[in-house]
Amino acid sequence: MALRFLVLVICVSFFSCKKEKPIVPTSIENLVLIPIPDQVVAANYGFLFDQETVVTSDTLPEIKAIASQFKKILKNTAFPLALDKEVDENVVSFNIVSSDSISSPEGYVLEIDNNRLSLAGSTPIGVFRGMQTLLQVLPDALIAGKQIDSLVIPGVKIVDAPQYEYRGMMLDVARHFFTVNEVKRLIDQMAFYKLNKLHLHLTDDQGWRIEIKSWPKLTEIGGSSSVRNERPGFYTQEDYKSIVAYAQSKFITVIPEIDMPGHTNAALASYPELNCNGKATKLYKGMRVGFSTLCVDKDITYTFVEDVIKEIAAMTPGPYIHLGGDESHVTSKKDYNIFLNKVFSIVKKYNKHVIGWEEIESAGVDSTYVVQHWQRTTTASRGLAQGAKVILSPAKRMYLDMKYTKKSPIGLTWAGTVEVDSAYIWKPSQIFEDVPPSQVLGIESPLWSETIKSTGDIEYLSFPRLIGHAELGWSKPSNYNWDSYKERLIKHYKRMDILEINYYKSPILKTKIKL
Ligand code: TNX
Repeated sequence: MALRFLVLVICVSFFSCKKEKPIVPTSIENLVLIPIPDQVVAANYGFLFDQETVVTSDTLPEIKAIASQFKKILKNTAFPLALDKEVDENVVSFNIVSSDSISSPEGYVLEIDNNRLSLAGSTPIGVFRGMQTLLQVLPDALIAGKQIDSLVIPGVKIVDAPQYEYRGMMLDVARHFFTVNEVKRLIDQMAFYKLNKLHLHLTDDQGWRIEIKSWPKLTEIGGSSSVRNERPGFYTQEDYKSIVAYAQSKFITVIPEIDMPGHTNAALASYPELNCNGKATKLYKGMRVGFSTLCVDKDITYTFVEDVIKEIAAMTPGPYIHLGGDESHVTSKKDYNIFLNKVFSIVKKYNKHVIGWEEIESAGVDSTYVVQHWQRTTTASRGLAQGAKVILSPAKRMYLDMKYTKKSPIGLTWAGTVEVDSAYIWKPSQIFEDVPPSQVLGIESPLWSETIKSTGDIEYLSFPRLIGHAELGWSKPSNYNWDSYKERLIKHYKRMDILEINYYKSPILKTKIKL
């Protein structure tokens, strides 16, 4: 009798129950996470993929898209990964939870243990940001598209949220033009490091890069020049919209900059009537700045600015338009302030907020304005004193166009050289110490393009400094740590190699760590 009972028990468990999943102890020692998450706690056992592993997802289309992206990454594995079953064991799940449990819209919780791999946010943005962490947790071989038969993901619980709401990069497409695909490639790379704002410097003395239908010569003429005439060009409105939409799909907001009243030679060369003397200027292919200005006294100037802002605002889902306002050295202070006040009203009329380089504070700003600090803390401080918010781009730390060392093949040096360590070892909160944290929107790494003309050049100057800035923008200041960052960065070289990023290998990062 006892024997028959035992056989029955064995049969039942053999046929109707799933096989017990082996329990695999793992360690998080080799995890390379940049930006460093807020909390990372090891779990005892890792998640083992097998034939029965199932992927489930919230029904929101954005979350489903993330679940399918994950399935795609695992396409070279031996695991079938059925989608959308209601199960809670041996499952990879992508979920939306209430904002009571994850309060930051960009925050997420990633939990990996023996039973499940689960990623949750209170918004699709949070889940998307968490997905970037999950990508870093996945083995390099998988990202490299290698065939994989056995896959164990280390057990860990990560609870994370950003420090600053504004984490940006600026690309100057005016000095040298970059194509839609080149910009999209940069957007992909920004997304990996949880950056969320792409500021495009669309116009300058050397070129006008965005089609304005009511003023077609801006691009016909003004789009035909560039520094040394090496890379002219412009975006049609369709091109531009496709960049904006692509960025949006990665929860990145595009911030368009139309620089004025200075840095306007390309416009002044396209339309004689914008000049005080009624004569068009010559197209410009040099690098010197500060010699041009729109004619502040003419009505046509404001018709022009309004037409431009109207068309730009119509293509801008985000709340901001950047008016530049820097280095208007040939506009008198009085004219500069009169001009900007008129333009501020135009921007408001189209329901957008103004961002400008720190100089715009002289025109009078308030809490609805954002000044972008780049050179003089005293100037930006005057904006802050008026209640404006600030974006930090201190040139000595954040200008990606500064050379790493005097020997760097490309880049400028007017703000000094910026090695990988000096790009990282500083605290954004210390630049304006007496200002309430709520006035500091965040940080942005500008890449001016006087000396760069290819994707390879963009990447060489941006990587890895941009990744360090991404950590300063996302991570808690208590987690900033050069030694930890340096070690992670060296290990992260492999990932950048797989992603074919043309990064600068700094000699200061040479250590004994074996890759
Ligand atoms: C200063 S930063 C500029 C740009 C140049 C850059 C070169 C700023 C607001 N203006 O016009 O391209 O230096 O580093």
